[in-house]
Amino acid sequence: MNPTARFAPSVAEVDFPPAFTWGVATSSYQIEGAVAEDGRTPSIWDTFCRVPGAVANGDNGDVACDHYHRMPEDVALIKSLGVDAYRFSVAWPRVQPGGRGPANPAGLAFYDRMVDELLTAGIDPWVTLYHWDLPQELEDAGGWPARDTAYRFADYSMLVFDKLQDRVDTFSTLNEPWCSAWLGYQVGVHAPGRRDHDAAISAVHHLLLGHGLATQAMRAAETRPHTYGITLNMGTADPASDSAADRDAARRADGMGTRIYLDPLRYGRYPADIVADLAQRGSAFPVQDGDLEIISTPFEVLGVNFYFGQNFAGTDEQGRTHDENGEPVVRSILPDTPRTAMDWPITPERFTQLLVRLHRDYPGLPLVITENGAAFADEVAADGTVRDDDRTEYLATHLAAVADARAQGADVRGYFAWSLLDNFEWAYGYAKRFGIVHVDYDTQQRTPKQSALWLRDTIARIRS
Ligand code: IFM
Repeated sequence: MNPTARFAPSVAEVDFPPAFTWGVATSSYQIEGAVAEDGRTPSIWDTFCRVPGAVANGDNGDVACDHYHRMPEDVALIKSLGVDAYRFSVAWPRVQPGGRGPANPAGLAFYDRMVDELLTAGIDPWVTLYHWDLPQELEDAGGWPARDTAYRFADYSMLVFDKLQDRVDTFSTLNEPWCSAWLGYQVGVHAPGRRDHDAAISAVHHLLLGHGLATQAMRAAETRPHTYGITLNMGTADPASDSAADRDAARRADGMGTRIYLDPLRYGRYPADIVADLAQRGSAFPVQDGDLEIISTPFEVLGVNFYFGQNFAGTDEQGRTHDENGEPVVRSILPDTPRTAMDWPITPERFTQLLVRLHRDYPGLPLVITENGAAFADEVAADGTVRDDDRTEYLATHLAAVADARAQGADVRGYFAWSLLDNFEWAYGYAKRFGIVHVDYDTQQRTPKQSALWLRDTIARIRS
């Protein structure tokens, strides 16, 4: 029996046109390892991993998937999946150690070789310039809450762009600025582990400013047309009930999670309701003259990373509407559905909802799913195979959700599975496996899971 047959019907007939881009995605710190080689200096994640208790099991990215040394083998693996494109990120401290000054030729050479290897294999390289590995020196100088970091990012982006623009068509500036700003500076569960609300609000603005500055600089220097973009992680924020408090909580969650990024990017303004909320607590985006024009520089594609949708309540378990600091309660209530190993609810219908909403509220912006996938506790069978039914089903139902959104008019042009490989899952270390390819961290052996074979067969079937 074909082990993938169970999952075939859900996406066999759906409408994904020939030009639809199929891909897999990774990021530098999560897979590369080689953190002290060829001139790379520490990033905030190298530092954060050394903080006792910050990362599960005391894990770090020192070796990770050893991709830095196994890149050609991994490119061959990508090719075997029959995808069109590979989304990877460039490690800033590899290319520009310390975050300032000239390029490090040895660091740039790695990405130069990878682009050549990918092109030779017929795979389109999609470059992300920043997937969270800020050089530690820049954090020491203030990090993203400091305005100068936006300018440093634009300078660094140009080092990469100058080297690769002749062969790379698609450059994305930032991956998930919400995580950089909110998890890194407000909640403190990501590097650099700070807990300072105003710092997080400043980080949001300077990340967006860095995106705009880099996009302008790259476009001004291009020798041929490119596709520029940014990737946001987004879910859905529905009220837990029709009460005024729950509706207001959902508004706040949506504002802080989605609209404070997309409104300035598309419309050159922060949402008035969130600006008013912030003012109530004496906080504000540190906007200077001209910033919003820079931030709203046109770009060609919005990367969408989707994992799950949420509901929000405006009261805590005791029915209180404000917390001990006097702030309104915004309490996530996860939909009552099966969960992944991250304890994230499985909500494919919310994926459709999100894509249709983006199409409605931000029209004229082509969308590409730059990440979608799930962690599950995989088991390697005695014969060495990994029969990950849960992940395969997750991919099948979420691809069907993309098809539904397309049928409703959403302009979704591509889908990248997260992730090519099991890898370093940030604060969860290596405990959570998102890969469609299993990695044995002792031997570094890669084994495509059933989900990888299913994706390969599905792409082939859709194209046949
Ligand atoms: O592994 C991460 C990735 O780095 C960013 N998006 C979410 C993934 C799963 O948590």
